[in-house]
Amino acid sequence: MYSDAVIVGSSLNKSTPEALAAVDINGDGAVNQADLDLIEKNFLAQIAN
Ligand SMILES: [Ca+2]
Repeated sequence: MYSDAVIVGSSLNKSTPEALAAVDINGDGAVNQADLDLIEKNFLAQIAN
């Protein structure tokens, strides 16, 4: 998940097909803080278990 956060960071505010396929977690067609928040929640949930 660390790598996902890095990817979303480098893809932030991009809307290329590659960026969307990789890190548009909520599928709204944009890579932004909302996607980063979801990745962080997933990461925290994983390390909590
Ligand atoms: Ca999104």
